[in-house]
Amino acid sequence: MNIFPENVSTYGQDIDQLFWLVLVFAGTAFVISVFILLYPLFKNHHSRIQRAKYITGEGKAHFKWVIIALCVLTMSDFIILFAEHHTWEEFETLPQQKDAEYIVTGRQWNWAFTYPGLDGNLGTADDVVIDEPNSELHVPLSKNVFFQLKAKDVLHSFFVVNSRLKQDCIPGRTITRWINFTKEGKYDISCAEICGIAHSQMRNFIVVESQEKYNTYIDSLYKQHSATAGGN
Ligand SMILES: [Cu+2]
Repeated sequence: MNIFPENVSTYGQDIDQLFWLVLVFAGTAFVISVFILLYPLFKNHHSRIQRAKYITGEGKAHFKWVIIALCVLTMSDFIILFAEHHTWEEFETLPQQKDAEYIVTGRQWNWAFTYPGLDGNLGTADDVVIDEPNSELHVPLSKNVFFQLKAKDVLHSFFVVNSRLKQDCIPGRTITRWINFTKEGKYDISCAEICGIAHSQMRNFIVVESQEKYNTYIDSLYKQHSATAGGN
């Protein structure tokens, strides 16, 4: 069963599987807890038995259930920790091969995208910045694409739901994350941190396209940019 938006990143499926694993453990714990809570209420209805006794839970007979519950929950935690290790490492470790890099800056209320310009380096004079509502960030397909995530004013959260990447952007810090997209298309970039009155308007797009189409787009973007810069 897949209730999530389509996954288009190399690590997305592993993250989805983790969701189900955590849900099975947390769901089972929830159902058992609710049962333990509600069953005595119905069973020991006042019309059927005498008044309830006050129990401190310190006696051996009762305390053993505290220990059993503690052991089961701790074991579940370790199983989840063990299962998530591989996915977490894959997600957290930046690949050695970096094919493209951009700066993505959250501000009230838009995502601004910085392309490295013709010299291929970010943070130089020829960087191209696009800071317009609903704008698109173009990236190549099947490449390791890096994002330097920043925030200009308050906390934002860079969320590309189709890739399963969600990362807080914190003023004063640069956090680098990566995605390798497996399918061409136009996907939503939203902000997953309530960041002010127009938070819901922070909707931009990421356009994943073949290397050929991407090169054509970048060429025209840089030409357009140098023409504008030359005209000033
Ligand atoms: Cu925001």
